[in-house]
Amino acid sequence: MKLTVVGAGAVGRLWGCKLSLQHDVHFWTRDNAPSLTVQLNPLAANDKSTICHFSANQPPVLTDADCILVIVKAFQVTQALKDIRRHLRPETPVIIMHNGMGSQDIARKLLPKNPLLYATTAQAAFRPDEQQVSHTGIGQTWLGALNTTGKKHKALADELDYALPPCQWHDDIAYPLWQKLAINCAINPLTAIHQCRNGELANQNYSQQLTDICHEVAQVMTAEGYPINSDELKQLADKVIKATSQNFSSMNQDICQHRPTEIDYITGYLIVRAKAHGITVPVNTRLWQQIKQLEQHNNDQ
Ligand code: KPL
Repeated sequence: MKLTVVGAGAVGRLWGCKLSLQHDVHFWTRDNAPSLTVQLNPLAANDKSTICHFSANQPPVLTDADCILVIVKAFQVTQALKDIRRHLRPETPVIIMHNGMGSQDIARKLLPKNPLLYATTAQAAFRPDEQQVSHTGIGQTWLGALNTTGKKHKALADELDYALPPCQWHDDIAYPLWQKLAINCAINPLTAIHQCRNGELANQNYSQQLTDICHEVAQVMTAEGYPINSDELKQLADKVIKATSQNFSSMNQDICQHRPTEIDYITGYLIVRAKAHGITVPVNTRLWQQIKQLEQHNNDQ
């Protein structure tokens, strides 16, 4: 298959390298460079690193692609889709993968004809420098359709599964998206505010706050049609905290490196949906405000 990966962040590079073992992968990046070289450091420390060379930013290659994977931050989706849409054939499936929720409406509006799919992944990657990407954790990926034509591309889940397992198809992608959003609401703001690794949240000091966050998120998820109780959600968050204990969350890294965060698509999205259902979420609202203040502070410097 001919694939174009839009976005050259850590997760995009990881998928690009893994998919390139079976497919022709081309990158579409913001710097407009004609090529991209990535050194992939595998998960197992004694496995060898591999160097992957990609062509990049060639409009005819984008047009010719059998599938597009848009792997950018949530707030970059609009610009990324605006940049690529004039080069796309209307039948080319487009997979969008980012943390959080809330880009679906704009994706439908900007690409009204293309088969649209969303993916959510718990695969973890980190970029120690400009050229390298380190695979730092294995996790489940879910793929599902956003529109009717997207449903015809179920087989893409097998391709993703082959490249970077485990990946499965989900008939209602909003469910795994909500589950991931719930985990991100619990872990990301706290690790960014307290500048700590995910594992630090297993400390008793954070237990009550995590319980309160999960209680609010469970109410909103239930109102959205995905019933879950607070204890189940807290257990899920605790499991991810343990499994990713050595990682710095993406929001922690964004705040540390003075980059904008995905807070509006994670906690912000929760707050918007809570309001629509008349549910108050004071603990999450306070966390949203704190992250906004940190972003502002970083901007002012
Ligand atoms: O998705 C993540 C993130 O950092 O954004 C978690 C699951 C919290 C892992 O770090």
